[in-house]
Order: sequence, then C-alpha cells, then structure tokens
Amino acid sequence: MTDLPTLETYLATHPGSPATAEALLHIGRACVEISRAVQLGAVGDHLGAAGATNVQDEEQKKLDVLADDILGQVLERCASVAGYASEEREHVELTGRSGGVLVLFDPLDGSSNIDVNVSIGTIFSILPAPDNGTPTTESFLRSGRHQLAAGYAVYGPQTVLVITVSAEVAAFTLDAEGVWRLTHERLRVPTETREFAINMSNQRHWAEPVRQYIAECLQGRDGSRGKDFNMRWVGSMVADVHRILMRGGVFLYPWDAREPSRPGKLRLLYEGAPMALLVERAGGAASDGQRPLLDVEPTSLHQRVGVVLGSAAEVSRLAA
Ligand code: AHM
Ligand code: MG
Repeated sequence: MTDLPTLETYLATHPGSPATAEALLHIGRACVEISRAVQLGAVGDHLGAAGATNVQDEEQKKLDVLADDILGQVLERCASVAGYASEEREHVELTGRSGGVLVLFDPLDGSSNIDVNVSIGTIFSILPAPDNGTPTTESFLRSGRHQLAAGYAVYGPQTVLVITVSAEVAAFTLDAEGVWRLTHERLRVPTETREFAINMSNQRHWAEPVRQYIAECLQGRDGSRGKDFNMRWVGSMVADVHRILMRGGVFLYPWDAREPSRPGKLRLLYEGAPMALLVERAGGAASDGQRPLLDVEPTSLHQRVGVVLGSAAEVSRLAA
C-alpha cells in the first residue's frame, strides 16, 4: 500500500500555516522514534521506573523521560517552534526563536500501562506563538479554541498518528519503512452509542449526575435508556479516545471527591484540549461537565480539567 499519501503530501494539500505543518512533521518524526523505543521495551532497557517524580508528583517511568527527551530535542531543531511545554517539565522551554508556533505535549500518555505492554501514546497541541518578541508562560495559557492543530500517536498493535489541522481529522499508519501513510481521511464519531469508558473503581467518589448517568447505562434495556451498554476502559486516554474516534462511545474522567479542590485528573492544555478539538472536528462533543471543554480558560500550565467526550448525544445528556 505504498501508494497511500504520506503525512508530507497530506500537509502540503491541507490548509494550515507552513509553521504548523513544519511542527507537525517534526512531531511525527519524534513519534516514530518514540514508537521504536516502545517496541524495544525491556530489550532496550526502556521499562520500569526512572527513579524520579515530575511536577505533578507522579513517579516517572523511563519511557516518560525518554519520550520527553526525544520530543524536546526534535522541537529544539524545528525552525518554526518558539517554545514548548510538557507534562514532565515544570516550566515552559523557549528555543530562542520568535513567531511560529508553541507546542504542548504529554510525551507518554498511559504511563501505568507501559510495563504491561498495553497501548500507550503521545498527545500534542499546537498554539500560535506571539508574532513579536519572546513567548512567556502566559503565551501558552490559551483556551483550546486557539489551537492551530492537535493530535496524538497511539503505540498499539499498529502505530497510528491522528491529527487535525483543518476541518477534518485524519489518521496515518506507520509503515514498515517508518513513513506515515494516510489510512483514514475523515474520521467521524457516530452521534449515538452503546459504549462508555470510565474508571468504575472511582464510583463512590463521583458527583451525583455522573453516578446517575452511569447507573442508567448499567440498567440497560430494563432502564430509562432502553438499550444495553457495553463498557471499555483501557486506562490510556489515547487508546480510549482512539476507539471513540473509530467507532463511537463516550469517555469520562470527571471531577471526583478524592481531591475535591481539583477539577479532575487529566490536564487541560496537553490532554483535554487537544482531544476535545479532535473529537469536535470529528462531529462529536467534549465538555468539562458544564461547558464546552474548548472554552475553558487556562490559568496555569498544568491545570486539571474534568473530561466528558465522545458521541454528541451522550455528552449533551450528561452535561444536561
Ligand atoms: P498519564 O499522563 O500520567 O499517563 O496519566 C493520564 C492517564 C490517562 O491516559 C488515563 O485515562 C488515566 O490516566 C487513567 O488514570 P487512572 O488509572 O488513575 O484512572
Ligand atoms: Mg497523560
């Protein structure tokens, strides 16, 4: 299938600034390198703990650190990137350039699945850099609506890169030569679904509307929904969102009472917002539980957010 268009050809024929395209090509290259390390696993001595914690007080895995290093090095070399921010770094990094774009990323999403050979991924968001002068941390604090592009790579049975740079969401599969080939030109999330994804072990901590929503799904055809639901929970947001983009469903990581002052577990700028843009562009919906997730105004780099995304009918039912 070597006649399938490459990422390069796709970007050359889809709207988006040259700076955004350049950044996406670099991110694509970094993801190929990360996928090689993921595939090597224990043979490359890539499994296990790194022996450090990140700014979120989470124990870093070796692959979290390696993926973060790879993306950092690749973006430093990308002429259109003025700065970048990572889940694994406390502060933003500036490249010394101005103009172009800013990149935010979760280098290795699904860290708890690394050592057990379950799908993991990389999530990224691209924002405009200020036209003049050096970016500051505030330059990165833009709502999801300002994103120029967003996407993720999922390291699963196949390595797949999903991006949105125009009105469409496209998926590319990594071929044997390490080239991204366009395999899904226009992903669409079905409006209706019978599948939900939530970490059920947190049930006792949920807010009442979430309890009620899931209780109704569980009642299936005997309850008010009048249809049976199925549950899937990978524990890697990339893999759960990928399933939803491919066949529909709803994903929830809502606020819960374990840490009442936090809006949720997932991070707004490099997890919630890019996934929300992909899902909205694919005809689905994304909410923080109260308003469109893309409208949430960030006030800090590692800010958390409640996430409900997927099939539009389910997201609006829960938000209501
Ligand atoms: P990570 O970025 O440190 O891997 O954390 C985010 C992950 C998501 O991929 C996933 O949806 C969630 O954490 C699962 O968390 P938990 O197992 O605590 O419910
Ligand atoms: Mg993550």
